[in-house]
Amino acid sequence: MADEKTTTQPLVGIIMGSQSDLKVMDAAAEILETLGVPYELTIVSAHRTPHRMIEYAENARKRGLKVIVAGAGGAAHLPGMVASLTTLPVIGVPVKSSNSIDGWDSVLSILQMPGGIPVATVALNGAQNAGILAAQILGTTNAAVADRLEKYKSSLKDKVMRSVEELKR
Ligand code: RP5
Repeated sequence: MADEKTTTQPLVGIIMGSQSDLKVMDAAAEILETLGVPYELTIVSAHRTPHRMIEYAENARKRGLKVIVAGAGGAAHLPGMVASLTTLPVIGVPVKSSNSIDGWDSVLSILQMPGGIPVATVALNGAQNAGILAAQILGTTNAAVADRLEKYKSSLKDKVMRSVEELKR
């Protein structure tokens, strides 16, 4: 698709229902950059551009994507509908949109998938974890990504241990 922001041969497709989701979904892109995972990022609305959604989902695997991270808010049908159209793993990010009923609309729309069509749902606004999970899926067959994930996780441990030292009294 011509308007996608691409890096070299994207392996993760980050999609979202609206530009208003970008402030949340950027966290998935940022962590993938940190982990050296090529990604693409674009807007695909299940309700406003349904044909674009079908085209995106049906062509994603052929285009070389390995994982899709899909964020949406409200009646958040994008992750589930994309999952129904591809065999790629789909990670759903419930976005708390401005007219949301505390985010429960987004969470439940993405979480409660019928049997046979799984979506790996992260926490409300949990785009960073979606990016990490996408990298972990890739890391099962990509040693370089797995190594970077180990360093990242080790940095989390180091941060906690620094706090432990600082708080010693
Ligand atoms: C959903 O509706 C989008 O994912 C977004 O979270 C929400 C509101 O969209 P806008 O009205 O801000 O475009 O489709």
